[in-house]
Amino acid sequence: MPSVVDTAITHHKEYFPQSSDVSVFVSPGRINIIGEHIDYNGGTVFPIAIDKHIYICASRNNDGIMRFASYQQHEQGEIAISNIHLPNIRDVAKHKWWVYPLGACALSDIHFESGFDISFYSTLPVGAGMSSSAAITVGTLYALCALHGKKMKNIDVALQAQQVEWNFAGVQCGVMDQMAIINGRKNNGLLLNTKTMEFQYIPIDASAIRFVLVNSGVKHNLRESGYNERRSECQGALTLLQKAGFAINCLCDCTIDELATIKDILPITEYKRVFHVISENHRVHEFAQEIQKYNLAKAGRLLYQSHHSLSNYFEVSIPLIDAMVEWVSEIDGVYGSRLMGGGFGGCTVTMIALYAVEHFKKTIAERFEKKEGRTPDIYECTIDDGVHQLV
Ligand code: GAF
Repeated sequence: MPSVVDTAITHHKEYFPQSSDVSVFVSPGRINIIGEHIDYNGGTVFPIAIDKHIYICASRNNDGIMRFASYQQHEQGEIAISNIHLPNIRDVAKHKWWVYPLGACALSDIHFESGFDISFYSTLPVGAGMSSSAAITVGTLYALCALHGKKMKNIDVALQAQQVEWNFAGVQCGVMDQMAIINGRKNNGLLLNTKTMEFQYIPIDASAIRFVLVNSGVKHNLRESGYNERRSECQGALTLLQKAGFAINCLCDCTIDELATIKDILPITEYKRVFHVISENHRVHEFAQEIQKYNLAKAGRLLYQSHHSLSNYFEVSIPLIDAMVEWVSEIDGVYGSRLMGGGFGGCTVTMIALYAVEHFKKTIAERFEKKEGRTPDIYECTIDDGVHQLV
């Protein structure tokens, strides 16, 4: 059986028959274990890079054109290098998948001396909340830098990829996904302070636990969901607190103890958002401590608490996902579970004892099918390295 890399190269050559010297890069998806909706509030988050990938094949062409093809998306795009800095470049691939690699080319300050044919082959599901858009953007930027011998710090790659989301896709996301994808390390979580951008690796014992995603099948699209609305609610709350005399630069500068005072200052919706943000930030630190002490039951309880807060205070869950979290809580070997990512659909992430994974998958699939009349996609994930070159 051909390897995934061979398959990716074969497809690349089908799209671009003239290509020779194909370089191959691999860019992982990410799971956020805990720390949701706080990466744009200066909070600390705990994501991992996972073993679901986008394989990026790239070869030079002599046509002065950047061409993009995706095996999964069945659509190709291209742009002449001479047009990459046109004022309307943001609209060229609007709402199309290749807005991400296009944005990566357009925002990079690489001087392109030739065109490139770039193809993408993915084992990472799109629209399930595993950050396929960040994987494609970070991966393209990384590949372009490597092919041009350009040294760029990981943090700058992450920030530039975030700008692609902001300016090309219209999503005012934080920087967690990009940082996890570029800095991910096998069998380690990334405890990332999004205010200082400092991080530390926290080992996670792969022989004891797995993270399993169950897809609700409800498509989440950050641009259309309430993501940007939540972000502006948080910004509004921050402004109100600053006006009330809080000497803070971001919501996560507030402590849990200050919540009582904050309650009297903010309107109810803003208070609920802030309650989630501050308590979630606190939970992330607790989780990192418990997981290091192998207190898996305690760590798992924090995941349930995170879900409760996302559902009731940040209000980004949906009834099906609430039900899924409840169903899995009754299954043997499950430590904790919650909605993962931006919300309004997508996956749950469940932390589970390794011995219990097969039973878990069978049980949740049966329960889901009985209720929903369809089979859920279930992804068992291991913790993998960040983006790197393979060939
Ligand atoms: C999405 C965003 F892209 C992240 O930056 C983060 O805010 C997440 O939603 C919610 O925690 O994945």
